Amino acid sequence: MSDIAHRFPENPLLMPKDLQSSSAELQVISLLNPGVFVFEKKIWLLIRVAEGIAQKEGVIFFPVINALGKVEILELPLNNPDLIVTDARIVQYKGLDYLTTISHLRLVCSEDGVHFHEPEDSSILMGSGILEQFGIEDCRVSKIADTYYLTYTAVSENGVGVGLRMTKDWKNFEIAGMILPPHNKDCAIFEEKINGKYYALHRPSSPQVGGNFIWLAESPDGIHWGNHKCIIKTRYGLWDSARVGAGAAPIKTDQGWLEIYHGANAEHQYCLGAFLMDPEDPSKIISRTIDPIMMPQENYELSGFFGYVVFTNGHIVEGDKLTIYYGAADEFVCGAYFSIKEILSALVPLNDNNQPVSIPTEI
Ligand code: MAN
Repeated sequence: MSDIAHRFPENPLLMPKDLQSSSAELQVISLLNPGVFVFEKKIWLLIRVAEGIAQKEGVIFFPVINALGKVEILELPLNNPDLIVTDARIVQYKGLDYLTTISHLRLVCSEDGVHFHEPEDSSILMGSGILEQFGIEDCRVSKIADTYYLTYTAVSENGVGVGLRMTKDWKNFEIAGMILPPHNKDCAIFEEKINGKYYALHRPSSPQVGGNFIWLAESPDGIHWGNHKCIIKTRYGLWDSARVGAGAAPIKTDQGWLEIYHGANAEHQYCLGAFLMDPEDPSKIISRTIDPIMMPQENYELSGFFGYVVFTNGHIVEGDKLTIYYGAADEFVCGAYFSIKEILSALVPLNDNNQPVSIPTEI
């Protein structure tokens, strides 16, 4: 099966060897899931840089940030009966979860949207404090008036939540702290207020009753969020049966707010889909794609740190052209473009129960 994405022939645009590690003891394992924005007439990616430790036989090393803000390396023998390492991303030890890598956010820029470089004086965003001990990940960048809102995943032994920092100049950052507590990630703030209120998509998880669904929240100030509503659920038997999560800020179209989202099945295979929200009340879902608009198919998407993954949380819109930057196989940064019209025509209308409206057959 093919999809409707037009991948850049230059993919992967960035791979781990393209950036230096943040310290001598760490090595860059993956570059992935960039937030995207335009600043001073250039295209910028705020990339998640996942770093780890060179492994030795029979031992597992994993990094954490300690109370002093320094990276500390933890070490355990692989034959330890209390250790579970069945997923490349996670270490479970004595009932506690750790990550095999620790992520920070790094800026690269480009004039043509294809060739990116890291300016010498650019800021590096590291996790800070006990809620970001295992790093910060997958940042969405939303520009409202002259302020960039950075919503990212903050990971620590306390859980996975959404952190917010704000900047106007990409040099000075205001830290708003954790705006949505665990378990929550994939938060994208709308780039315009609707009827005087800020809106955001986010993805809490409810492990026993409920699931990994996309929710909508409102805010008077872009920092304090309430009136949460569950708007998009996983679909049994489809490619997005296990979890769904928002991509970047919704795109304003003449038909409503268009959102590109990721969905995964129980085998952790990640594809992209789309849904459309009512222009005046984004809690009303007008339509949703049934098949993925993009699914892993190139080698760099099928194999890497964690294969069979396409994941986006950043894009640029120019008329009908939507350019997404995406993480492939949790290891590489790639680019692809879509026609917004083509995505809109792949959407299937939903009824009030969020079920596809059946198309009447002609008699
Ligand atoms: C999941 C994956 C990882 C990520 C952790 C914490 O396991 O998305 O890539 O590091 O969650 O966010």
